[in-house]
Amino acid sequence: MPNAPAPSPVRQSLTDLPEWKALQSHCAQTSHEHLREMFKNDPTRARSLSTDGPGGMFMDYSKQRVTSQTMDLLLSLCEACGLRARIDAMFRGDKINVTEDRAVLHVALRAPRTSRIMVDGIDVVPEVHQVLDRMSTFADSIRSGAWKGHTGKRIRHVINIGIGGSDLGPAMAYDALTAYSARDISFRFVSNVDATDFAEKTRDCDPAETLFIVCSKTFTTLETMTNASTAREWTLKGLGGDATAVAKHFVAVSTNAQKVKAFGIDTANMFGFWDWIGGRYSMDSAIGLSTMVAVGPSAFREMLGGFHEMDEHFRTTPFAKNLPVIMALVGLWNSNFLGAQTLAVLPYDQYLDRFSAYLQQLEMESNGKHVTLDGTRVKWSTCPAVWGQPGTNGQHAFYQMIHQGTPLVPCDFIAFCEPLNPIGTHQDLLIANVLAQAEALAFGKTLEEVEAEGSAQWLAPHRQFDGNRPSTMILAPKLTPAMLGRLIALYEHKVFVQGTIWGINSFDQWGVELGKVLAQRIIPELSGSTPKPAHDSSTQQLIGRYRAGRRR
Ligand code: G6Q
Repeated sequence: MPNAPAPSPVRQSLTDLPEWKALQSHCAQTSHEHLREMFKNDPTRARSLSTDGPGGMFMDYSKQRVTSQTMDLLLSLCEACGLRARIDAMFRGDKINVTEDRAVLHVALRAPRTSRIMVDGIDVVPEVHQVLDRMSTFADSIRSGAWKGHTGKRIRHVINIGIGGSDLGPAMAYDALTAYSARDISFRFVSNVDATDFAEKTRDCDPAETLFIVCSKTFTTLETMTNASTAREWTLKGLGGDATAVAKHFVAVSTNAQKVKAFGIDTANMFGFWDWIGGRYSMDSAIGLSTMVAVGPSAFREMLGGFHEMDEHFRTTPFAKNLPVIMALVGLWNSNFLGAQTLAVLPYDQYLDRFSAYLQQLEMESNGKHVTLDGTRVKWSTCPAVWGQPGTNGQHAFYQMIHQGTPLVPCDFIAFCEPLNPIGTHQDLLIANVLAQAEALAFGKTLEEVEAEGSAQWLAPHRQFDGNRPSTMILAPKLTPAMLGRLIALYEHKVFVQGTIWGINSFDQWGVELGKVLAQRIIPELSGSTPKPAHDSSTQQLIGRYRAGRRR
């Protein structure tokens, strides 16, 4: 358990800051304004409320319910919250994760070989590149077929076993970069402790051709260790029980060499990382080994290059033109001043199928907090619920609520100009849809317009759209490995900026602990052999029902 952190310079409570109060009165004066008027009154609006970022990434936030004045006030707020100093502290390797007494250095994972980043007096950049080099050699040997399984066959299936930060990033990145992946190897991801996950993912695999990458920072996580043991049994059963087979069919990614060894994986087959990388910020560390095997070392390094470009953009660009900062401020405006409680992330690219699931962890585990860094309870709302689906599927499902429902649902739309599968007119249809959705949300359709179309008066209210529903459009040239890196770093830094303003620790996750501890207590109580459990009457009743269902 870390010692209590040295008290940080006392910061006035967020809502007492004059900059916050200025935003409140600005909101009271302007929040009735409709995007229709805002666009009519300012012909330069689209230009002034949009920004270019690295790699041709373009962000248009003119359909957010902000004006240049709103942005100026928000920028003053982030200055007042010490954003500049926090960014410098993170990039310098200060232990800003105070509740775990750790530096927060995912930016070091994509730093070029020539940079120097110190943690506890040690330059971590050479270690990062050493691991990347080992990963590259390994990935090449799997991709070329030089690495042979126990019976001499080449590897045809790579199965990542991990959960949370050791699963969501690699699973998302594999989907996102499928177009760049080796097509003669299948990639699968087993995370759930529900045996169905393992059974279904291995159903058509030959153990002689299957490699498991066991990803776990701690190498103690219940789900991962259970799945890894099952995988070992499955492999040994399929290969005649010879324990030496493990060396050819299992590699580990972890910070815990001792546990890896105890599990039976040779530490020669282990790829390390460090405690200054949080699980949800680790997909570009060795946790991304499956991604590297899938797309190859050079595409993986291109992805790291994209991350680094966004890191540099974030570190050096004035806040008024800084993509992560703008995105964070707009989100904060929506949540803390306009009262939005959710954020829909809607990528118009099928390869980003799992992007919102990945962001759910990045945003909600980072900023779903109820106390500030000094332990006082926040008096403002923190992270909104993040959700989404790739377009156009969502349009035929939940968009109804975004257009005409009662909650305010701000949206991030993500689209790319160049398709990865240029077939017929698909891409034009896809892009026409994303542009139309943002337009419809912003401007809606008035009752007069509906009636002018000849709609019966009784039907008109059903067909009317209020509009004034905020969205941001991120438009980029093409989904490449580098663009994926830029996109993820954009959200990582956005989360950091919001966490800084809310005054919370975005890098711990104590909220996941209690359920884990209680599960450990319940596990033995589910089998009939233990004494009667003592819980609340509901939990006790459910345990009883379960035992009866299993005839225990
Ligand atoms: C992420 C969290 C969490 C973690 C998983 C898996 O930031 O720390 O999601 O990644 O609990 O942990 P292990 O990698 O230690 O198995």
